[in-house]
Amino acid sequence: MTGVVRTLPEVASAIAHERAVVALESSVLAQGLPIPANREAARSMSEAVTSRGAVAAITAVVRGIPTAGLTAEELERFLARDGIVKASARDIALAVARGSDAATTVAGAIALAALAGITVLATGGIGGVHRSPPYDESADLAELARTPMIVVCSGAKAILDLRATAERLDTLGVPVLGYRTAELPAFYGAESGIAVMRVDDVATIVATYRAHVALGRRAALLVVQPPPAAFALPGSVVERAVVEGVRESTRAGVQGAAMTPYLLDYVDRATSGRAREANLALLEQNAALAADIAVALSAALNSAVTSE
Ligand code: PSU
Ligand code: MN
Repeated sequence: MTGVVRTLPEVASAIAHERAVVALESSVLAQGLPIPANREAARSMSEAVTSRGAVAAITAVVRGIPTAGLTAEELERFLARDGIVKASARDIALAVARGSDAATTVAGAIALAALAGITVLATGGIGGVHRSPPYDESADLAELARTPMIVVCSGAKAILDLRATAERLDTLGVPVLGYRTAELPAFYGAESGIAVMRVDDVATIVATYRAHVALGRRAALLVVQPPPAAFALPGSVVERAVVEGVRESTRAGVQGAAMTPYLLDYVDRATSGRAREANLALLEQNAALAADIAVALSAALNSAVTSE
């Protein structure tokens, strides 16, 4: 245990010695991706993290226990997607009270990771401001604004209003660093036309985060990178699918927590699975960058301790 969050021994030991740990969310596995793509994502992300010398910790509520690091058996239950509720940060307490299995969104995952003492998280895309009235806004944004953590992603999902989402991040004081890009990625593709601050190396990300924390900033630092070029989809293809999906969601009366999974599934089907391929590729790439950052951060912290 690390306080209220249960951790596996390997995760607990890494946290205690300030060794590299990368937290992963579980909503992308239990709600965002279908079977068997969700298994592929869990495997490729975990491998990308461990092969770079960091420890992977999938966050979730497991039969009522807030957790960072799932056992193989628990992971199987989440991959089966059966009876797993979706939990943003505010939903965790009810899942604890009820003893439920709950998969954490980015908001839920950073809440648990922060409690456990983990500072880096990788995901596909954060939630944000939706495109149609009532402009449903993901709790990811508010939680990012109050949780010191490095979050690596490919921006916000293209099913969202990216400009409105970028404006909210700006207002909330969440710094956004583009890793080798000066543009906020559009999740399935590289281009959004929205400017971000560009950095070209992991050392600058680590130095920025350490300065951010030293300055008493409480928000997350968002690090964004586009999907691997071989998997990126043209903006027009994604746009057509999203516009249709939003129209269909309104017709079907989809609302609240069901909205994001509905639209992701719609876009996957409308692009004959190419969106899902891009999603898998960027999840793996983000896990790899998060691991490199976690390793560099751990080295910086440990050398700071030795030189004191
Ligand atoms: N990105 C994906 N698939 C997903 C999600 C993001 O490619 O399933 C999930 C993340 O867990 C994110 C959540 O935090 O969707 C946002 O949901 P909502 O808009 O209901 O807050
Ligand atoms: Mn919502």
